[in-house]
Amino acid sequence: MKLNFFVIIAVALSLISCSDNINKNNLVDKNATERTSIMFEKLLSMCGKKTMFGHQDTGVYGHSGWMYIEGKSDIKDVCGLAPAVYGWELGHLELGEEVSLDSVSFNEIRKGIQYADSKGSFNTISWHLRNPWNGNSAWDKSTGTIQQILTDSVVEKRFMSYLDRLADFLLSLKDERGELIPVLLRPLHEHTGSWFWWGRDFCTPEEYKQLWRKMVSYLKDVKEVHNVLYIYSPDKVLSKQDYLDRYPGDEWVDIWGLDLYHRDGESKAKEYMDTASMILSFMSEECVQRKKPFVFSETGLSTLNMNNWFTEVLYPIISKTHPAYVLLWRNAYNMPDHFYAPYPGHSSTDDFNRFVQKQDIVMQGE
Ligand code: BMA
Repeated sequence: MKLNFFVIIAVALSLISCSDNINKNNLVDKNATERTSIMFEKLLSMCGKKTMFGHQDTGVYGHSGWMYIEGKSDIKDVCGLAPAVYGWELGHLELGEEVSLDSVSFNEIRKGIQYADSKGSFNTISWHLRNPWNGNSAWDKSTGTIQQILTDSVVEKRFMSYLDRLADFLLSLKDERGELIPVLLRPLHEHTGSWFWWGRDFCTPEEYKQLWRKMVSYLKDVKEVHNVLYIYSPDKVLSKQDYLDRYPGDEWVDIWGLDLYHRDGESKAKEYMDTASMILSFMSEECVQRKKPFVFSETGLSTLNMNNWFTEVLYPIISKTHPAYVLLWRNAYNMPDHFYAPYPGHSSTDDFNRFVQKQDIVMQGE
């Protein structure tokens, strides 16, 4: 009798630690901080049920030209609620500069990340880093940059110095208790297009995968950065096979992402909806199998020239599969025609308010 009791307890304990292990084993970084694995769990629990709303650069500036006002966001000004996910851009951090390629101060970005984190929102980072071979911008179309990084020690060293600066920044993200703030990093994104030096036409699938693995292992094993989840975020793909063509492997990717924009307004709405739904649908199926979260990592309709875009285009797409979050691109402070989210006075604010009130769309603090 007594023996049976202990056997039951032992089995129960091993089951508990088993379920713990399943999730720990699923992270790229086995030494990830506790807060990082909690973020992973939260994202996983959202998938298929609810979608958090996100907006790029939302905490540092907005369409009317405002900058650096703590707690402000065009989204909050329109609906009273801040996004559950804040996006940030680190381009030019690699050069040791104080402001980004969009002229945003890295100190303000750090403060914004700390603020969003203190309110319970998640932070995701994109990085339009310079070409380490020739010094051109991320939009450089030279063929062979990755090959150079992998074979030429001078180029490799420069690339590693870029990663050193990225690591320093990531390790400077601390909350009020001095704990590292977990972030969602989307390196080498939109690589199925050919507009960045890491794009499809400029390297082989194997080179892309090798660079990804080199970068991730350097950050976690050499620089000891343990507050990051890695998102793989291709642009448009034609099929699951195409999505996986340059996939570095489950052990190198925490989260499946998708960057896909709605271009050309109403006339292309159906095409955008069909393509996004097709891709998110296989992402959702695969991610259930692989026990990984999936997200709609970047999207939007430039200048929002459809007043019902949120409830009639975006919502029907995401409510079919519920990626853990959807992130709209930025509302530039210095380019009146470069915005993807509503701002006070914009004609789609009513529609946006209907969208955020839906019970399966999650905002900050919800
Ligand atoms: C692009 C545009 C650019 C910007 C870059 C990085 O999509 O918004 O204006 O410099 O992202 O944020």
